[in-house]
Amino acid sequence: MAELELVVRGGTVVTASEQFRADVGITGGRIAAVGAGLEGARTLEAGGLLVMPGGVDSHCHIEQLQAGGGADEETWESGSRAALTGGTTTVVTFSTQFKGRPIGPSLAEYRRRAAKATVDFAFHQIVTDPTDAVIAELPDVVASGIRSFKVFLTYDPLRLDDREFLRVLAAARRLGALVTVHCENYDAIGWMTEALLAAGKTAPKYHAWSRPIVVEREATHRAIALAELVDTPIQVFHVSGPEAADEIDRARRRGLKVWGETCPQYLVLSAESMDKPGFEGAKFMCSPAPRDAAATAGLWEAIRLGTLDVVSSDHSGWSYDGPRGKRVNGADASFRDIPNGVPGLASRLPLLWSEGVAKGRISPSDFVRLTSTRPAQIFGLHPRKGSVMPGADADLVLWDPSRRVTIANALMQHAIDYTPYEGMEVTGWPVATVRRGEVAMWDGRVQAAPGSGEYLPVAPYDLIRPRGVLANGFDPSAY
Ligand code: DUC
Ligand code: ZN
Ligand code: ZN
Repeated sequence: MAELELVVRGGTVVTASEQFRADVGITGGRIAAVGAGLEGARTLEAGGLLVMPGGVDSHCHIEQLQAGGGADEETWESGSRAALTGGTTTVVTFSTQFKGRPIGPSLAEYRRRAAKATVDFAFHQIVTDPTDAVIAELPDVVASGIRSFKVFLTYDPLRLDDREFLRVLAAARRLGALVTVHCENYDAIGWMTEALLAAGKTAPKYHAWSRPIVVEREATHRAIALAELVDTPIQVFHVSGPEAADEIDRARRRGLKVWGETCPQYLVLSAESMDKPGFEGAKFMCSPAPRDAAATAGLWEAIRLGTLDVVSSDHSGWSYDGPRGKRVNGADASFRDIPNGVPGLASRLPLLWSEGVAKGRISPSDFVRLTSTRPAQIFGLHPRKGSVMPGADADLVLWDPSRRVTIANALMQHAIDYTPYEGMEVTGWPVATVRRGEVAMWDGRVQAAPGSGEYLPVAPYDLIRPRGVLANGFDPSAY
């Protein structure tokens, strides 16, 4: 074998199925060998550390374009830095289509901005307006390497009604794409919000009252039923409690291709987090809303059973005080007028390790599966991403499983001016992040060259092939 360029020596490799002592040899940005006694031109000592595949964050919002112009406050530069800080080497972010407008120019602009990335990246395509013209653009979108569409069942002006959702599901079936879904009932939330505001209940904590889990459970059930009708695989985004997870579990028992994702905010925060004096609760507002201890316990059970097999960040690029941040409509805005979302690119892995592995709820291999291997598989990036094996990209996180760190916003290295986890002590922390063979982060110092991230076009893959089960054998997506 030609001399290895870099050897990560003396660590314990953790994959989604096993854990063993081995060196990892790297050449040309790829893993060339995994075994004992490897020698190379350079060595990275990993004694006492775990060597895991770099994190794959399959749901995060970075420099996402906004309908009124401009973009999220989190740029590709700062978002990449935060991801690498937290041990993540690949992100899947969102190209947007705006109502009344085509996909093409917006996607081109998004690609232009993403050229500054230092993490590798793929895109989901948001569809908000599935007119004939927009549907006609989707073959080109897919040909350009985007094989997942994102739809919202709530939020003005993004949400689709059921018939529009069916059109997107049908297009995905025809084109060999997956559909990811934000499941909450639009009308129920709107109606509850009006009633709460009329009752003078405007504080951030009423955000959770406006969208209790029943609205998520209903929309999850409906999304699954409509996906079954069309025979299109879907992933349900950000499941916040066991009632919604149960809908996914039932679907999977019936053999449907439905996957479920949750996020650290649903494992760590609760509706109570939003009940802080003044406006402080806005820092914890995201949708669906964090619930309570029983819901968190139910989510861990759903993770244990495999019903939820991805933990993404749903990192949202809005700060507290910034120009588009939580206070954009004033420091006394009602919950209806406060931007939703929490940052989490850098804290995703430490929070899941600390709450999951360190507390004995999941194993190190479960951690790898949830944060890297499974998202890479579901979104067609595996085995290039999400695995430590010869031929895969040399994307690694070197992990100290017992380092204790108190989370502070400065450690997150994002552009956002707060973290909802400020002051929380975690056990387990990334020491180094290797991206395609380059040490991109070492002990909190990010050193990847601007623009060194690569776009990951997704080719057809088997996992998302429709099952071929249709009511009466009639395929409505063909018409
Ligand atoms: N919910 C979303 O659906 N997206 C971003 C932020 C949030 O809270
Ligand atoms: Zn969402
Ligand atoms: Zn999101």
